Amino acid sequence: MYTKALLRLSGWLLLLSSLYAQAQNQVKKIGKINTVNISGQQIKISAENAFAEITVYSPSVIRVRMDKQPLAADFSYAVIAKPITTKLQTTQNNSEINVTTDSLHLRITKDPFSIHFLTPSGEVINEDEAGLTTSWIGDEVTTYKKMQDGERFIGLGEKTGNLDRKGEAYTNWNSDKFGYATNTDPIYATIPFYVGIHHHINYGIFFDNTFQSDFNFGASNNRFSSFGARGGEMNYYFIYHPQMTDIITAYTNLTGRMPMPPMWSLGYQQNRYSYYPDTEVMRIAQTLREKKIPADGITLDIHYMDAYKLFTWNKDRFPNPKQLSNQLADMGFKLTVIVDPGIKVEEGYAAYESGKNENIFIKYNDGQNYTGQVWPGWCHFPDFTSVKGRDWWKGQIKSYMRDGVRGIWNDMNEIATWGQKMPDNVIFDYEGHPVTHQQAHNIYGLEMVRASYEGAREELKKRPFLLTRAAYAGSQRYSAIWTGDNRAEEDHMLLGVRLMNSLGISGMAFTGMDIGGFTGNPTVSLYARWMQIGAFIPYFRNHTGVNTKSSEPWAYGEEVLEISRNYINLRYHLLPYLYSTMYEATRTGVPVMRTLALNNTFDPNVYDTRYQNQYGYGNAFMVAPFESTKEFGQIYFPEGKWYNLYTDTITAGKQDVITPLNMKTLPVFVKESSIIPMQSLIQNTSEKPVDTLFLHIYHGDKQNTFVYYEDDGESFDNEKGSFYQRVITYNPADKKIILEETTGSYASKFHYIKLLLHGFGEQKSITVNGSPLSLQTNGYSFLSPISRFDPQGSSIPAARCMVQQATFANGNQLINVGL
Ligand code: NBV
Repeated sequence: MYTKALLRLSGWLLLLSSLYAQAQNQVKKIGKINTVNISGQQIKISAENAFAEITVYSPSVIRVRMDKQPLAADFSYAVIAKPITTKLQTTQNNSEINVTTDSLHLRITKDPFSIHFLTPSGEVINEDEAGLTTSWIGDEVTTYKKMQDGERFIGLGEKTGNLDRKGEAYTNWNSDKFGYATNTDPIYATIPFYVGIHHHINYGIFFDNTFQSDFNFGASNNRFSSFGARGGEMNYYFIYHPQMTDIITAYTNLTGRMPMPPMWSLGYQQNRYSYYPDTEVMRIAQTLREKKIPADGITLDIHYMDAYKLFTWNKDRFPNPKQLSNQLADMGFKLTVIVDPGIKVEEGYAAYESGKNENIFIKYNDGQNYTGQVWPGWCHFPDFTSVKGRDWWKGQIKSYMRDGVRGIWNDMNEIATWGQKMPDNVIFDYEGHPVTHQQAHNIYGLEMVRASYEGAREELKKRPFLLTRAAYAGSQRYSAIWTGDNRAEEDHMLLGVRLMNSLGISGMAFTGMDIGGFTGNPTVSLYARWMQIGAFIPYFRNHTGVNTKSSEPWAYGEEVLEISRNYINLRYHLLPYLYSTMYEATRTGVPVMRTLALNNTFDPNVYDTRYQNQYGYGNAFMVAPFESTKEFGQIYFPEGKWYNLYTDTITAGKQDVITPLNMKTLPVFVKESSIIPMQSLIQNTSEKPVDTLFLHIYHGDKQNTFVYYEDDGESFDNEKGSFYQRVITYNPADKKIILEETTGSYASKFHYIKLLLHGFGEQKSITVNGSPLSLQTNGYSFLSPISRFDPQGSSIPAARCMVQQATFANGNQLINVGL
């Protein structure tokens, strides 16, 4: 009888498990809507197979949540914004719910439950694929959107491949990919935000789900684009604006923006894996100064540690870190150190002992600390998803600050455990609501840089510099990102540009790549080209791997030294422009590196693979990077008029031009009507430039405005109003330049502004702040890439409180505007 019962039980179990297996294998559709509950800006829905909540976040942002079970408490590591009160109209009948805001129209059909986003005039922006809508396979949830005719997709953060992602599929699972190929996916970061473009309409979708997620933009199908995840809710934010820049502003309103970085982090950074001992670090610093290569940062890679044990110094190599950082500081260098999350399991090692005692490591589900292998050997890993874990880490990070370190470089935070997959039954606190590795993996890097940033900031009381390899949406609030272990190959240099352009439209404005390539050795010409491009990216750091040849600017011969110096010099001249552009990113989220798709969204040429690497560096410059092996480059000039940076020759837009290339010059163009503030040459950012700001203005037909921004470059006083901001407008129709009154309480380091007018040869006069000036000759010729910039521009004395005009011997227009 006992055996019979057992047999019956095992029969039931078998049946149950086969039913479960079947359910796992079936596609469960969301079905039709049963009940609707509308309350203010929120609609709660119960459907045949799921529950949903739709929230109007703002006139142009709609949030959609769906789950098979009643929705859990709302929580996000990425989103920091709450819905704002929005004027709307909601109506409902038997078959539809309609919501209208000033910016868009949301139509929800009831059978099946399907979502349609329309413009106020009724054009489809984006809609669920009628037959597929949203469904589950086991715990995996996916939303399918109808593929619109000619639809393109850009963004999704740090993703390899082309600018236009149509026809491709991608996975988000932060992964350590040493020497990745130009089509490897995934790599280090997860930013599940993309922009769709069709019929002169563009929109953004941010899928806020931290599980492994998959995006399909018409890969192996011609019916839909989709996004889904291996677990958790369907939870996405739909954003509509006519201009892509506004979509990015809305996205970064949700996930946050970068704070103003320390000025020194925008200077040139010298790096390798690894500079040691301290005397070698000093030799590098001294050589940079001797060779008059401006630089602001030196970075220490893992060899500064004792046997790779975090929060230790190798006493033979670095007997006195504080003294070293002081010596470097005296020479105008700031020190950045690398940190990895793995804490070596070793009795007596202080960080291990204190981490163990404070119980801050991630654990298996039976409570035992998880142990994985990295540099130091077997390690435990702090739980950055708990307040306790972050507080412990902050305390440790502070010790670096006391040693004079100013930058924290967060590496291996995917988590990387020698390229192995970490077990899924490791548990993370997740702010007191424990979850498995499956849910926490993709945000580990984000929470690590949060803890590093907060620790460094608390101790320094000044802006620290943070760099991370792994990221999730929102990491921009704490850290810059670099694109990991690239290869010293031509196509990798160009891939790096695309990765950064894509990160830019995905909210990460402060980006870098290993200039010169991490694995392998670049050719002489590749090194030179990479250094030139480096001068036109936000984070300019030269880095190379452990067994490669030296990669300092002097390691590739005299000619390359000269080229590198010229472009680093140009970088320093342009710091006022870059700093103001960074400021713009802190206010609007609009990045420094701008794929041409950002401002020329509906021009099909910008997606052409021949031109897809071209990008804007801020609003004024267009950079056209090419492999260093090419003798000619085909450049596409979008709408407008473009000046050659070096010769001022003008090319009309909406055409492509085949241009001869040479090793000395990176093709860079300036958009008509641009306003570019520059300064005299300095060797590092703690040095004062001469007290004249050089304001280059390029003649054009379009009105343009530039917001010039300055602050002390290091403190948080800017948050309390200590900044200097001036709106500068060039109005060609009225032939006016207007330098508005400044705002903010900070006194500029410049006492004079000189206007340098380009291309004004035909124009007879201009009015500057109401004073008419007559102009006489041809435009000004900009920097020559192989000559040095003359900081004074001419011998004309800068006069206070007056406007002067002068003509250069070579015909340049130069006007001194006293302040
Ligand atoms: O710390 C050493 C390297 C570092 O130089 C590199 O930039 C990181 O991406 N790090 C990876 C560890 C592994 C190198 C094989």
